[in-house]
Order: sequence, then structure tokens, then C-alpha cells
Amino acid sequence: MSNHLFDAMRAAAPGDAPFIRIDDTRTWTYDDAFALSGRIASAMDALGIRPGDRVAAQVEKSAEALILYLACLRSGAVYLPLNTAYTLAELDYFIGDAEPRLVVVAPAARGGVETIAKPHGAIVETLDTDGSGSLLDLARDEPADFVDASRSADDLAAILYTSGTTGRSKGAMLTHGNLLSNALTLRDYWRVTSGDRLIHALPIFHTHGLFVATNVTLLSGASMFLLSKFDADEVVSLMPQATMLMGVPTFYVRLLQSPRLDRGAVASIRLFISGSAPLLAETHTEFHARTGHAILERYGMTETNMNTSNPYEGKRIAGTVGFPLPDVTVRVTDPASGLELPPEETGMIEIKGPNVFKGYWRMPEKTAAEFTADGFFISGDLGKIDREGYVHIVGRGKDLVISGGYNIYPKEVEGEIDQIEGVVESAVIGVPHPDFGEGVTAIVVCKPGAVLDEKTIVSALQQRLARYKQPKRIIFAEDLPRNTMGKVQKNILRQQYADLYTRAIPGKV
Ligand code: MCA
Ligand code: AMP
Repeated sequence: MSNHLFDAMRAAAPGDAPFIRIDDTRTWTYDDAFALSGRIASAMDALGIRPGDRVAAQVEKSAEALILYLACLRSGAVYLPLNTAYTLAELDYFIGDAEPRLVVVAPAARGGVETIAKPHGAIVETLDTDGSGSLLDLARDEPADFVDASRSADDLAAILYTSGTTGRSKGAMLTHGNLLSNALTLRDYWRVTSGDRLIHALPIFHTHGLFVATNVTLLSGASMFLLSKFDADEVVSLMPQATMLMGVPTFYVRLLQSPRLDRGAVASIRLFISGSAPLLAETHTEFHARTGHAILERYGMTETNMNTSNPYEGKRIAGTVGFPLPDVTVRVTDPASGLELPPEETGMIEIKGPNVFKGYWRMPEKTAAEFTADGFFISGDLGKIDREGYVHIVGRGKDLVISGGYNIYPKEVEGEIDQIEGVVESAVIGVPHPDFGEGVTAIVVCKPGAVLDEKTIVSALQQRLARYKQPKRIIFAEDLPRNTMGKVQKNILRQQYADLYTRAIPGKV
């Protein structure tokens, strides 16, 4: 029996060498982590979890939470990580759609989650950041030598939800083959070895922190400093012990605000990587001037894992996302005709390769609509490939805001605002924000006589939307600009409010 992804992790694991470093006194070796993953897999088996069953987790970051992911791979379950910021209303949709057999949550959330999970037939267990909770109580006396479920490259390893530009969130189905091929490619492209020590300050419910950071570490036998969240001061303090950092652009913007960031602080770091959102050229340049390091920017998506990367050796060019990764084909097409465009011309970025997902969970029509007849995934990103082969992302064909590396779909936020008593309509846009890259901003039109202010709107959204999706600013307007077809002209609004946050004192918005 073979388990496509976990077998490769097992083969790369250096036994009693460190895998997860929590602090000076607490380290999980590979052996420790694999033993606990075996116990959890055994406990899940006793609960009746079978290969192909979904296991959802909405838990804070911890070594045990990462080990739960490994346990799912070993038991053949499909791991479904959920942003800890999601409200119960948001969770209800994911649980109803994915129908997990097991949902793992923080102890304090159990009661609320049970009311939505039970009607869907899901079991709820708990896991706290210190490893306590019912899941590890069940695992404690189980055998560590679990017999891994047989999984082939084509079997599902995980479902990650991405919000839809129209309508409902879609579950992107990632296979064992998708994850293994991409992690091996990145490991080799970025020259990651067992000598590396990664600062892991990303959340573990998205591709970046879960697959890019964790799978690459595991497949190199490297180790990581697992931080519960990003804190610039803590990261600078750890740098002398580390060799790599992976982050979203906000990490680098915040690091540059630290007076402690200098060449001495980064002396042992070999590689700084950025992704998930555009890194401003000025951040790249400032970081280089301060530290001597050219940040390596790469480009990915939940549906495709990583597609392109600036080179390890060779020029890392600010404002580009580098070259297509080995085995990944990237092309730019004319959105109207679908024909491939020559270098330097801007069009739709399309992707093909072993990294590209299997489709959206239970949405065959949506899946078909996002692939071309010859099997390329239509990214929704607009870009060009220059004469030297570097890919540039120049815009988005999809209505999406990326704030601090999190994606926010305006349609979802507008839908919630429009339901508030006294609101006629709204338009949600992203405008430059000094910390988050883009700040979610709502322009709201009220009914005559309605008494609404920013506070009423934000408090009405509190139970409905995760905090990061809520507008940072709400602007009231008489009406929204429309074209002759009646479509709201968001480009005009983006221009009108372009300096809304940059005008303010950075960090005080
Ligand atoms: C927190 N808040 C946010 C965000 N994060 N608001 C907008 N955008 C955000 N990203 C809210 C908080 O709830 C808080 O609200 C207020 O903003 C300020 O919080 P702060 O303490 O400053 O935030 P933080 O906790 O320091 O978090 C900022 C962060 C974090 C470190 C940038 O958002 C983060 O770790 N982002 C990484 C996201 C990521 O991993 N994306 C990868 C997706 P209040 O004060 O009212 O409570 S994978 C992907 O995109 C693809 C596949 C790829 O290519 O990688
Ligand atoms: P997600 O839904 O989290 O998979 O977000 C994927 C989207 O993030 C892509 O389609 C891009 O729009 C954006 N993205 C990821 N990496 C970069 C990058 N380096 N530069 C610009 N945009 C990026």
C-alpha cells in the first residue's frame, strides 16, 4: 500500500532531527510529530473516519494543528482547513457544502459549532493551542504505528474554499499529486535543504502557510519556527537563528518599520520569499537597500498552488513574479478570442501543469467554465510575459480585493450590506492601503431619511462576515457611477478614493 504524499514526507524525514521549534525549550522532532499523527489517525479511525471523508478544522495555529493535517493525509481523509476568523454564519455554509464527518474546533467554540454540524451528521471534537481538548484525549492511548491508507496521486488530499466572484464559495479540490509535485518543485527551485530553518509566521489554513511553507519544509527535512501569528519584533529577534522567511507583502512592509532590521539582523538568512499579493516595487527596493536581500516574489493561487517564481540565482525583478516553474505552462491569451498573445502583450493568464487542481467540489459546471478546451485553467489575473520570460501581473479580470494576503470578494460584502435596513445599494472596492496593500472600502447609498453611520453598518456585519472582510472605511454617497449598460463603474470609485488611506497616518487607519 502506498500513500502518495505522506510516503514522500516519511522518506524525507530525518528521524530525531527537529521539525517544529516552538521556543527554546520545546521542539517537536520528526519522530515525535509522526508518532502523534499516527495516534490521531488511529483515533479518527476509531471514530469511523474513512478514506475520502472530509475532516474540517477551524483551530488556532499550533504544532498539534499541523499534525492533524498529517494525520488526515495518513488516514486518507480530505483535510478542510477553515479561517479562524470565519463567523458561525460563514461556517454553516462550508459544513453544509463539504459535509465533513468530523469538525475540529477550539473548546470554546464547540457548543456553537455543534448546533450547525450535528444536523449535517458531523462529529465535533476539540483542539486547543496547548494541545488539550477532546481530540488528543481520544488519541492519547491509541497506537502510533497507524497503517497509512492507500492513496494515489489522483486522490484528494484537501479542499480549500475560495470565494466566488459570483455567488457561493467554491471548494478547490487538491490531490496528493498536486501537492507533492508542487512542493518538490519549490524545494528544488528555492534550494531548500535539511539545514534550513524557516520562520513560519503565516496562518495554516491557506495554501501559503499550509502547503508552500509546511510541505516544502517536510519534503526537505528542514525545520521551522512556528509562530502563532506574525509579529515584526518577534520575527526580527528570531532571524539570527533562521535561514528563510516566507510572507505576504504586509510582513515586509511591517519589517521595514522596525529600526532593528539591518544587515546584521539578517546575516544568517539565505532567502526572503513573498507572495499571495503584489509586492510593491518600492518595498522590494527599500528592503534591498536596508538588508542587501532581493526578496524573491512568486505567484500562486489556491486552485493551482504555485505557478511562477523569480529565480534563486539570477535577477529577481521587482514588480514581476518571475518565470513559470518547471513543468508548469503559463500563457497569456486574448480574453475575447482566446488566442495566445505574443510577449509584452497583456491578456488573461492561463495555467496548465501537475499543480493545477482537480476541480471545484460538487460544481462540475463551474469547473468546466474555468478551463479552456485544451485544459488550461483561466486564472482571472491579467498579465504579460516579457521578452526575457518574466511574468508580470498587471491587473485582475476578477472583482477581488486582496488585503494583507486575504482575498475578499466584493460581491459577498455588498450582499451583506445591501440587506441592512435603510440601504439602497453599495459598491465595495479595494484602494491602496499602506499596511494591508489594499483596504476594503464600501460606498453606500441610503434610502431618503435613513439614519445610518459607519458604526451601525459595521456592527450589522459583525456576526455575518469575518473581521478582515469588513470595510475599513464606509463612505456614504447619493448614488453610484454607472455606465450606459447600468453597471457600476468601480474604476471611477477606485480613482476617486485612491488616497483615502495613504492620506492618513500609516498604521492609524
Ligand atoms: C487582520 N485584520 C485584517 C487582516 N488581518 N484586516 C484586513 N486584512 C487583513 N489581512 C484585522 C484584524 O482583525 C484587526 O481588526 C485589524 O485588522 C488589525 O489587526 P492586526 O493585529 O494589525 O492584524 P494581524 O493579526 O497582525 O494580521 C495581519 C496579517 C495577517 C499578519 C497581515 O492578516 C496575515 O497573516 N495575513 C496572511 C494571509 C495569508 O496567509 N494569505 C495567503 C493566502 P480589529 O482591530 O478590528 O480587531 S494563500 C494565497 O493567497 C495564494 C495561494 C498564494 O499565492 O499564496
Ligand atoms: P487565492 O484565492 O488565495 O488563491 O489568491 C490567488 C490570487 O492572489 C491570484 O489569483 C492573484 O490575484 C493573487 N496573487 C498571488 N500571488 C501574487 C503575487 N505575487 N502578485 C500579485 N498577485 C498575487
